Amino acid sequence: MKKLLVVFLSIFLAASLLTGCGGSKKTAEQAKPKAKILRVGHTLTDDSHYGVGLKKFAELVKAKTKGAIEVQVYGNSKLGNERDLIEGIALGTVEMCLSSTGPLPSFSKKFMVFDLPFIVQDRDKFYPILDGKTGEDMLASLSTKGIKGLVFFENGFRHLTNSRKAVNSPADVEGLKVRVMENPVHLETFKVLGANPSPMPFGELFTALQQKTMDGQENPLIIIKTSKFYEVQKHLALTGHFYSPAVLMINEKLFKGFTADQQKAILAAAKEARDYERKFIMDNEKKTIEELKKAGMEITTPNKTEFQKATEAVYKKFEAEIGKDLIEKIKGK
Ligand code: EAX
Repeated sequence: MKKLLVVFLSIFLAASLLTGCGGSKKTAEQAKPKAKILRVGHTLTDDSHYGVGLKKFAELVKAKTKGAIEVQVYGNSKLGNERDLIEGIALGTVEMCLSSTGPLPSFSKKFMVFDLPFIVQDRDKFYPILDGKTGEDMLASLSTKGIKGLVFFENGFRHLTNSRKAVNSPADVEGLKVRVMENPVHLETFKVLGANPSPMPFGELFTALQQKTMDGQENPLIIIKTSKFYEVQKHLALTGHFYSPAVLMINEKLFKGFTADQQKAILAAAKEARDYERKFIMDNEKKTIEELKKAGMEITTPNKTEFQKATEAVYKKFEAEIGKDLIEKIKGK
């Protein structure tokens, strides 16, 4: 017993000596309060538009808060798939995420409006709607779930790829097993086209294509490139059938816990990073098509009007649930 006491006492003494020593030599750097860490999860690679945009966001937050807040970016579904991430933000187990709007209808139905085929065809006309009152109202609708939607980044126009055949018209899509996001409007669109769609998280997609449990998938060009889908998909049809925005989200309670200045800084950084990310996609678009060709993809440019006509029934099915007004607003009418 005595022995034990001696051991404890000497550990205690040594510890106080050590801390005492450190204390007297404390530099200004050590004395600084630790930065608050915001982990932001996403499903894509570091060199994707999400990875590049979030890196910029992290730099801007650091500069604007003078190092008081540190953003750490976790790509490649390391913190979970998009549905888990959004649930995590709502619960407060993850601080932030950047997710395509695809999985958001389970949290706020309004978001289904973006999923209607061909509802967005011109980015430049759409950005002011997304960044203005209509978009702000939609982001605010996430508040009931404890989520603060900061801004809309871009995921992009989605194009169809598959390993079986060239797609030139809607009839070519018939019978293809296509992975879709976990989204009711996307699922219905591919059913209407006569495909055999299945929802699946992004993190499982490459393997499903490689093992041919799925014939095809649809995603923006930059994802087809950075997630290396060209290795397992021969055909790319530039259908641009859906446009997906991506929402940068933060746990609302956490956000409100920051000082007013810090909240402003986070929001300003988010807006700047959004513009940077959108520009990055556009600057690289032509190059990306060339790179996919070089990588061996065969690219077709189907008539969009044919696809638009073939998927019109989807609007009728979801119109009542989404609301005609909102559909018209997103169309810019
Ligand atoms: O948000 O799941 C998808 O296809 C998305 O485009 C991707 O996760 C990026």
